[in-house]
Amino acid sequence: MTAFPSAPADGTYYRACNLCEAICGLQLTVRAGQVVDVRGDPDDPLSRGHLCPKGAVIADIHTDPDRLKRPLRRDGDTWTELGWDEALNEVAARLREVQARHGQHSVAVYQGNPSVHNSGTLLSAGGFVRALGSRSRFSATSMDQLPHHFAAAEMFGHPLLLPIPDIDRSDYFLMLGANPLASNGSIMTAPGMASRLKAVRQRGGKVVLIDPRRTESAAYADEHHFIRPGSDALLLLAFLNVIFAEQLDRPGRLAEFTDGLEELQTAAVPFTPERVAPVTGLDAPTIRRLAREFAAAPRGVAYGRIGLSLQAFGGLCQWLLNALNLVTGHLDAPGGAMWPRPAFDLLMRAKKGETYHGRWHSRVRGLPEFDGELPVAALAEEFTTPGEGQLRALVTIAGNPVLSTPDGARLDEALADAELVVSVDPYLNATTRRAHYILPPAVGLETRHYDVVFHHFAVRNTARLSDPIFPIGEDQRYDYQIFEGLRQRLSGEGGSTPDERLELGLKHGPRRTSLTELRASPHGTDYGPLEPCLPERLLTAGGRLHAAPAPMLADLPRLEALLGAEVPGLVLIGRRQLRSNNSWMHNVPRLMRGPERCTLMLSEVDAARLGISDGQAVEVRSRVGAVTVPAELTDTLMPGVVSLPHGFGHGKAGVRLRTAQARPGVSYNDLTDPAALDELTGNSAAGGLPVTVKPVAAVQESAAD
Ligand SMILES: Nc1nc2c(c(=O)[nH]1)N[C@H]1C(S)=C(S)[C@@H](COP(=O)(O)OP(=O)(O)OC[C@H]3O[C@@H](n4cnc5c(=O)[nH]c(N)nc54)[C@H](O)[C@@H]3O)O[C@H]1N2
Ligand SMILES: Nc1nc2c(c(=O)[nH]1)N[C@H]1C(S)=C(S)[C@@H](COP(=O)(O)OP(=O)(O)OC[C@H]3O[C@@H](n4cnc5c(=O)[nH]c(N)nc54)[C@H](O)[C@@H]3O)O[C@H]1N2
Ligand code: SF4
Ligand SMILES: [Mo]
Repeated sequence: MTAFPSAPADGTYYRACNLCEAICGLQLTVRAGQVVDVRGDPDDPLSRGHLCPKGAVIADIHTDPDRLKRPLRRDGDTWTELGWDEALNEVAARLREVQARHGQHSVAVYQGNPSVHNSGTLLSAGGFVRALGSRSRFSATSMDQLPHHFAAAEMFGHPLLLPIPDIDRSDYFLMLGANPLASNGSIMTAPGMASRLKAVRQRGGKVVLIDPRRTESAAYADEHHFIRPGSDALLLLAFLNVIFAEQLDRPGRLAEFTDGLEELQTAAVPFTPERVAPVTGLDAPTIRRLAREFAAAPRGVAYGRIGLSLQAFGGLCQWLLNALNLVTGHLDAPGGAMWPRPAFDLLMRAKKGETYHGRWHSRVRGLPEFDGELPVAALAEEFTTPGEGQLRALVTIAGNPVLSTPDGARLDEALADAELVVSVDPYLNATTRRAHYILPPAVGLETRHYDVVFHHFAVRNTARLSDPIFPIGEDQRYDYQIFEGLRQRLSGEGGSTPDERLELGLKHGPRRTSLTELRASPHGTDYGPLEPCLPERLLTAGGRLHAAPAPMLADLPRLEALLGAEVPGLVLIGRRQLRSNNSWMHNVPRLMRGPERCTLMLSEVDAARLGISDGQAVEVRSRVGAVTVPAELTDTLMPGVVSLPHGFGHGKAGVRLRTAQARPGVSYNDLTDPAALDELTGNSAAGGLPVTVKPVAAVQESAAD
């Protein structure tokens, strides 16, 4: 059945870009049913006209001939299109069959990143997952921001009470392990970071960046310092050490409702700048100076993102960042780290004193759950290790775990042997090629969207509703129809629609608004700057802020051991690129033009030592795998550190992505060791991975000996 949906009328349309956390307002011009122009919406109170190359080509996803619209079933190597009812009936029946044979928890669910960039998915996938009734839940969170949630739960009482830098009023921006000039900001919805960083300096403020690579963002900083990957927790403790030793601490009114300040001070005592300097790579006088400057700044904020989370001490890093802001008076204060108050408040009904950690454990390695999910580093082994409770089936939702999670190659093999794989995804890619059923939802410009999550991360309180521009064909479905269809078949129960849930949340939320009211402001609604909210918003059992949570203190000996540990010869870190979005926008021709981007960056010093020239093919090898990739020599990397972007590796058989297949690249996560974990939180330590690098010719020679 082919349907010809009516095209949108010619005219100008406004909506938020759903591709990254910056949620920029877009102004789209439609002529004859086609998007002919995309600009940043200058009247959006948050993004003020910002646009990046991805937003500019958002319509290319809509028109991508490789995008799937009808369900597919795979029998061996053959894909067959089928009708929605047939597909949903078969999927529900087969999920229940696997559960009947092997137990309820033998079906795993993996949710990927776009689940939070599509409010239809976000507000409906949970109903399906509950109906499935499996505890085997995984997501990209444990390959990403889990340490932020862990620290927030321990210190403030809820995983989502994440402090956000109030950058627009800050005069000292201390940034570690983030590259917003490429990523456009993360757990800091702040579109147009170049202008925002410039503004800090124009106000007479200072921007300091700490990163093993002198990144694109370094051009907007007053100072950039290299740091040895994975040693940030030591640096942060040394900052605290100096601040306490020199009595520069001034937590102010927060002291009245904060516990653990003395324990925090005691914990920092052993970590003097002199002691951590050789391991971090920053010298002691610089560490002292930065600590003093940060403490003295009237309005400063310390911010650290994925470089600090995707490492062995992610949980400690995120705790210590919050603690640093706290003791310097930079928490819950203008220009510091603050909490947004979004119109749809996910914490509205949150209970005080909940436990989020370690209520159950993974079967093979006994890794603890967090907030209902197990570490994704355990996903492959739960499939490949026989025994009671072994995983037999996987449902992926908006994710590409074969490319994005540890030891992706082994997961790929495991999925080839799985009894059932179901993917809710609009593309046939490295992961979904293993699916027995692909259920492709309508996406992007076809969907109604409200940023339920990202208004919680925004540097200003705003709200914006996006209505669909393009109608969908009769043979397409929205994600919520897919999840609702499965839920009804699994449980016999129906639920509310995402619109109904949004309406309810907006009505009872702090702004008492509605879909109609938001729709009346097509550029978005401005509720003003962030406001102090403590202690009222704390969700800890006693309503107090915990400066030195017990699990963090208990993890310090593991960190202390780093001071005496042997330094690996070469370690691998990741990088993001402006014209790319994790694994899934490599199929947009307009973004993939230009030089090869999946390269191994290495410093000229290391290249000379290893006899590697620019552009030469090199083999990168870790404990679990090896990839061959062109080398890119640079003076921007700290010697001893090499960098590879993640999200590539599209060259697998059966992948139907024309553009991505032309330049497949290799997958970082074929190297990522699932045993490398932040043991405190269960997050993957994909960064700081020990590797060896050799020119390929040398590899061939040694193979010939
Ligand atoms: N080595 C290394 N690994 C990493 C990272 C790293 O820095 N280094 N970063 C990690 C991080 S931060 C993240 S978030 C993850 C990302 O990991 P994943 O979320 O697993 O992967 P994505 O590449 O984001 O894949 C998104 C998938 O969603 C589909 N999709 C797009 N829009 C929609 C939609 O509206 N609905 C549905 N149902 N599907 C949709 C796309 O087709 C694609 O298959 O990767 C992690 N992996
Ligand atoms: N263009 C584009 N934008 C994106 C994405 C994308 O793939 N492409 N992905 C989106 C997603 S899912 C996320 S989570 C965000 C992430 O947003 P960011 O956190 O800003 O991501 P990155 O650009 O990877 O920056 C991480 C930085 O950490 C550094 N780093 C690595 N290891 C260490 C370390 O041990 N210590 C320190 N101090 N630094 C370290 C790296 O060199 C890198 O510069 O980006 C989002 N935005
Ligand atoms: S920065 Fe992010 S939200 Fe803004 S246009 Fe680019 S991809 Fe879209
Ligand atoms: Mo992410």
